[in-house]
Amino acid sequence: MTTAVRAQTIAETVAVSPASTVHRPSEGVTRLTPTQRAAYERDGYVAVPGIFPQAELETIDHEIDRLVTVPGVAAGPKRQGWIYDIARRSEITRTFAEDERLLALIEDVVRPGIAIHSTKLVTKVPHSQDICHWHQDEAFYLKADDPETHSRARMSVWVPLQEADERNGCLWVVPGSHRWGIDEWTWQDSGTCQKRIDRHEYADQHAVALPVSAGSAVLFSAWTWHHSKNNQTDRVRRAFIVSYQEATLRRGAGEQWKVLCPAFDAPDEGQ
Ligand SMILES: O=C(O)CCC(=O)C(=O)O
Repeated sequence: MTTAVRAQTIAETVAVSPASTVHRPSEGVTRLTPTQRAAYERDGYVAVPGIFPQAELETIDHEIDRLVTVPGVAAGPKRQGWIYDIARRSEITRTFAEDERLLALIEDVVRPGIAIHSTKLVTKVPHSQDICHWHQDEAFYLKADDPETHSRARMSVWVPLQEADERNGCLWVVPGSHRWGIDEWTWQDSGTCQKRIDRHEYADQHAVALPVSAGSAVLFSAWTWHHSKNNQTDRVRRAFIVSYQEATLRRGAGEQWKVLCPAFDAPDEGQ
């Protein structure tokens, strides 16, 4: 797929002149609707179906099949099928993280400007017993003593490459939890997402499952409580996750910081 998105080097970054960022989004590239945006603000997440067609998902899936065989790319044995820093592993994965369709969806909530904080592939292999504990990404991303990591807008886009449902480990969230600050957490030795929120039982009682079709985009704030359960099925579940933040921060706790041009950053005609 070709995309009109032009990635910039850090040196170009935020100081780039407005004229040089103006470009037209491709046909079919859309922002959040007012209803979706209101849901994101209210609940801390929104699921948008139908962003990537099956053929493109297959291309990514095949690329991941290849990447996991490359020495040093796959994460360790406790993270079977995971790939950290996936967008920097190949041209196909980089293009995915910078895709204009994703940038268009987030540019009203990640501003001013969009940067990639980090990227990863999270896999649940068939019959994996691993659960991802209730957590907030911000507990991993924020360095409390470093103001340069303090984001107002940091969030993730979670794209399942296969249908994700309650049986193969879809996401679960607690609506509204993005407004509750950083909760107390306790490190867990088992499972993944190991900074487990101490109020995890409360989370279970108020959780909403997010079953979504392949190629959907689930947007959620870095403050939103979320987790996923084990995979009870014969089906693999892969999710390509890109965490974005406003481009005015020099960097977050991630080492993968990169500024992108938003899809719709053109001034209105006639102004
Ligand atoms: O994809 C999943 O199962 C959850 C992943 C997640 O929440 C994370 O890695 O922060």
